[in-house]
Amino acid sequence: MATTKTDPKLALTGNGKKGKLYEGLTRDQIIQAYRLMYTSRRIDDREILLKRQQKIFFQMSGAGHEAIGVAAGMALKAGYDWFYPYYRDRALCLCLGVEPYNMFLQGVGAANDPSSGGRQMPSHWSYPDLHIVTQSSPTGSQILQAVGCAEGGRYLMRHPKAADSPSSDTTDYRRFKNVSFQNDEVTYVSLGDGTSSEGEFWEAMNAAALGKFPIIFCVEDNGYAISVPVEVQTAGGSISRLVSGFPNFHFEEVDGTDPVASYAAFRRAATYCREGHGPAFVHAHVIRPYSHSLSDDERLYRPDAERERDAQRDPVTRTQMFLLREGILDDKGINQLEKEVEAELQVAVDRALEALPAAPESVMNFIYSPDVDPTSSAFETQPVVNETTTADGKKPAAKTMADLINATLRDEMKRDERIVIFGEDVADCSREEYLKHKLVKGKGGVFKLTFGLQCEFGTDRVFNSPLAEAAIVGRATGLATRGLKPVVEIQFFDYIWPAMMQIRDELSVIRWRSNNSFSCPVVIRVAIGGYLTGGAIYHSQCGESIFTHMPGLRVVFPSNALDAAGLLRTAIRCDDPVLFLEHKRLYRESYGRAAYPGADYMIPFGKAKIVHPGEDLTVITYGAVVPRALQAAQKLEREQGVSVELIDLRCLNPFDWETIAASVAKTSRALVAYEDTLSWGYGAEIAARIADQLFDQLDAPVRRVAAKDTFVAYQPILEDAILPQPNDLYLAMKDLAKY
Ligand SMILES: Cc1ncc(C[n+]2csc(CCOP(=O)(O)OP(=O)(O)O)c2C)c(N)n1
Ligand SMILES: [Mg+2]
Repeated sequence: MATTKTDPKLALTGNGKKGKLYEGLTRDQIIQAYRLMYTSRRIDDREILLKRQQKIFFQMSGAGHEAIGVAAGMALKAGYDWFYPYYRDRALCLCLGVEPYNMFLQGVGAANDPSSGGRQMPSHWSYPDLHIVTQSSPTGSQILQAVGCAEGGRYLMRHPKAADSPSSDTTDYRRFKNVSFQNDEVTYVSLGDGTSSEGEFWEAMNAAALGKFPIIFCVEDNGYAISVPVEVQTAGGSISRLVSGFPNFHFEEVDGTDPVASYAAFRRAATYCREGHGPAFVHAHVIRPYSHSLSDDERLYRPDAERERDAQRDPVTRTQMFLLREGILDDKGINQLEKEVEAELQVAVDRALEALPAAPESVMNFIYSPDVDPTSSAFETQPVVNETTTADGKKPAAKTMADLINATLRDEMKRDERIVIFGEDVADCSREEYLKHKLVKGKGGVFKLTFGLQCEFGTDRVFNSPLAEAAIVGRATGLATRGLKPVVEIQFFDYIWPAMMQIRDELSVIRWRSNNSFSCPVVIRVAIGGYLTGGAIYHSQCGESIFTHMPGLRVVFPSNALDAAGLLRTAIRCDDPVLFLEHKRLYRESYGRAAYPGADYMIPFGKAKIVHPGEDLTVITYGAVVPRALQAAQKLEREQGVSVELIDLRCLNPFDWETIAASVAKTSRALVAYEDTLSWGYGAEIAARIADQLFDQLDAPVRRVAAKDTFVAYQPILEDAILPQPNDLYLAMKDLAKY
């Protein structure tokens, strides 16, 4: 697509006739645009004053970005289109309908701040009724989510029935999601010039181009990222030039200090998206008349002359001059308008300063869904095994963990049209014609866990993503924000790290930071773990404690087929984000196979299983260490008569403290065993809790068995030496029993 450049001189030229339109905007609309721009600037000035008076605690200005913001707001529709703005988008938010009072409430950290209830800094916008989605501080982490949001709207357009909710089911997240969509909706996402250096930006551009999603990327290029100028940030100094090769896009490059030209650019971009041609890219040249933030002094790296040059393009004064030149308002009219704004802001500030701060008792609210409790007994259902399935009268075949995960995904997809599955290689075959003509059988995941799902449910619902883990989780987060249920796969735990920003700073915290206004209950299935004989450093990692360390994220780690089925169903039906860890070594083990337990079998989160009851010693473990610990316990019992109580935690966050405490009260000895490296591992927390809360009941120190504090090596002899083996567990149990 061609780039359209608008000459600002042309856009801002008119003959002052009443009834004249400026790129479709009436004179009244231009007055309104000026009022919003002026309001935005004056809110910044007020906040700066309030910060200096220590009445608010942070300030981030939108100064210089007012014209492009108002233009975007006027070209798009609040509560209809979707918005992922960044911190400079104050004028956009005002234009969409955010009250100045609400902006000041965020500044003072008020309990009734509608965007976060005192949890987020000011200029971190979140207003669900206007479809302004909760924003965070990492530069660019909103972009992939915006792609997911646009993708979600498109999916709902093609699957309108998916928006329906079941009328009553306390174990179904859909009851608590208000899903809406418009066939020609557009998603807006903005970022600064510096942020276009983030990898996630490029992943998002690629995904949007591939899917032809209706999304407008707006780069607000003020020439600086804090103190780093654009020519150091962006090769060649122009982001427009760098992105110009992306197919399916409509491109605009515009003087973002000119509200009329910017409006025209946005109108063209929006029309392109609404008509379904694909995404659009608006590169807006703006200025930053104030320093980066109140903590920055730009005089340290920008000489006066450069700052004065910028000031010539100040969008507020430029628009004021335009109003005068066009005879739209005279001096008196402008004075009157500005006086009205000042009076309105004075009232808003006074009211906000009286607002009550958020209450300390509220800090634990909304980490998880207040509506669906996956630990409750509602999620405890019994397996329904059809004993008569085989013709020869034999018991139904025992299924592997891989079989039952596949079956659970299939059952849930049948039941819930909101489920979409994507990730690397998860589809049967991206080139559908090969499947149609039966030229190939299909892959369905490197471990075949999703085999057959694309064939059964279609490419809309099960598809391969580009090889980009942040994009997998970020897009899923955007989809889930729209009420859909992405069940995505990270091919190997070892490669989850590119998605870390999305998981830690977005997925796990969206509900909390928006004070329950938004949620994103994604399920991330991850193949984890070693004992593979040759898996080496990059196909053997554990590291679950890094994720259990994140409030807001449920972490599940089953050790057998039946638990995997029951827990995966709970993960899918619940209303929280879940990291579902599947041990590769257990996928097809003969240990822990089970008959298909039916399409409604669920296990509540946070309920451990006593794998082997005992009296003398408690062993707490999970995952692939369970069968190894069982082997060790049975040997110890046989050889030494020591009776071990073996607990499989199954779910790591939340975890079943009651079962641990009851067992240790009985045995007075505790050993925590896990596959990850020993130090700072998951078992460290369990051991600390036991030492702290069960001290009086212990007859021995709390011990741990885990991997050595190194990496998993390729050579099997080394792997054996590094990972905890049945014999290590046996010796530790024996030693502790004797203590
Ligand atoms: C991932 C990440 N890295 C660093 C920062 C610190 N930081 C905040 S804003 C900023 C510069 C952003 O520049 P740009 O994208 O051009 O936006 P502008 O502030 O100029 O509008 C930096 C480095 C951050 N918030 N997030
Ligand atoms: Mg910048």
